[in-house]
Amino acid sequence: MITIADQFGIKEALKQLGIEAINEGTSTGESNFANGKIIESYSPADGALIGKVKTSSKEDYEKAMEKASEAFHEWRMIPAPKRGDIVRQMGDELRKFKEPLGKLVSYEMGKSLQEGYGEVQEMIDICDFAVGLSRQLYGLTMHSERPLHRMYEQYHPIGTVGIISAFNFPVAVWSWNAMIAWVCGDVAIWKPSSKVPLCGIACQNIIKTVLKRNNVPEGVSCLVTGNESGDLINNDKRISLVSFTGSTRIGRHVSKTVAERFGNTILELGGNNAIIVSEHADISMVLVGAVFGAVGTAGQRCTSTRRLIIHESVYDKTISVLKNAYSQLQIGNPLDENNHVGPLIDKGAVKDYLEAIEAAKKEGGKIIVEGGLVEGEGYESGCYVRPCIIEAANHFDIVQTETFAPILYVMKYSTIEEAIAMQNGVPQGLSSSIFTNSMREMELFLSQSGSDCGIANVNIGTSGAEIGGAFGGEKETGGGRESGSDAWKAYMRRQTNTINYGTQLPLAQGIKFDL
Ligand code: UN1
Repeated sequence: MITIADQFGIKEALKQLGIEAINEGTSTGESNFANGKIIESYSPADGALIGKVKTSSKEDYEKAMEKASEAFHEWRMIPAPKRGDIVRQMGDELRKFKEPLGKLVSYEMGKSLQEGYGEVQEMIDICDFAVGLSRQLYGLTMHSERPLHRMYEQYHPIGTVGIISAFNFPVAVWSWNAMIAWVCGDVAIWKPSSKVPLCGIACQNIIKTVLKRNNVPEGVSCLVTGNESGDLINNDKRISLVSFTGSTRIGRHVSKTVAERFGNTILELGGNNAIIVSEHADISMVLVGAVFGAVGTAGQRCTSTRRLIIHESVYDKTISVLKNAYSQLQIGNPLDENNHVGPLIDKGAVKDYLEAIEAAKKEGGKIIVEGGLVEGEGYESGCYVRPCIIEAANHFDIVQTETFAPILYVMKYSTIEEAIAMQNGVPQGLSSSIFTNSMREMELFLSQSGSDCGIANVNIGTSGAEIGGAFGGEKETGGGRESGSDAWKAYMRRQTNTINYGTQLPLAQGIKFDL
């Protein structure tokens, strides 16, 4: 029988990525911070075992941290533009490995092949961004209130950055953090999700060769695997900043644990993203934005569209267009480019999806497009589900909760103010969007009394943010920002410097202290 792995060259991809000993338990080779128990990685596409991975024990973690701390002393002394040049080489290397890495992302995580390549493209893009940034780590200068004094601020590396990433973006989210951290002069220790450990090993293999070629200590990029490492990172005083992507529930724990030791966090937690469909919207545009937003990545993006808030005058029309589009969705093997919807990550996610549908029904939700598990040939992994649409009220408990699955809740509004209040009326605050051709509505949505989210789009869906902007959200989304704009400032410590080049010592605030 020809398996998906054979058909799409997964073995060759793994080989190219330096992952071969799949049955003995792959680790990161020389930067071997993994001698603990073995975990297995299965593909949600066909349920096949892809590889076994050695996890990091407490001792392995310690070794990694020692390497990281040592490396920091050397790395921070390299001029930022030189560090940028090394990150440029990482980008070149990622370009070379785009195909096998994109394939592995698709096969191990279950997102479509195009989205797998898209994810690697985001990594390449953040490298380019970081290279430019390496010459732009600007601080301000101020005018001192005292004569013959100069005042300015500068940014220094913050130290070791712990990156704990989620399964849904197995490689890109790490790179948003790591590439920026590196040009800032920090070192990074990464714990990828235990659901996609091979993606982590593949990235580490790629980065490691670049560090070696440049004679830079390998501890600049450390990889630790297995869930035990998560809390070791959170509790480790040597780690100045923890960047965590995942659920609000775990994020709350990370936040408390790191705050307790006065560490910094960047939290990128749950979203509950809505699109407002105005009576002034172009419905054909809504269709692409809403359907991709809701079913792309099988609804497993933090930015996935979970709610459609539709003006009553275009409600029936929008629903009928959506129903038609949903009836044409092809569900199946994510590596096959004819399919629109791949599997959920595992059977646990399927259970959450099925339970959410039941909960919505119990609260009075009306099924518009029926969901359910897809069974039969090609769906043996038990992870494929049908995207569904449920008419619901915004206040339902289940609507207020993020379910990482392709469930779209639809609801009606009559005034734009009401629509904005509904969009904001959830505990999360990541991404939001309005489809309208009315300048008034658009500006209102973007104003201080408009969307309360970290991302607010006009005539674009809620997902697919570009790396150039700061990414993150408010309220239970955690408040962190990563990736572009000035998000780099979180990866550095700010120092205010005042220099007296005169011969007197005047005190600030005009205080006299004569001796
Ligand atoms: C995430 O789901 O954690 O905006 C990140 C997007 C992607 C990133 C999503 N660029 O959909």
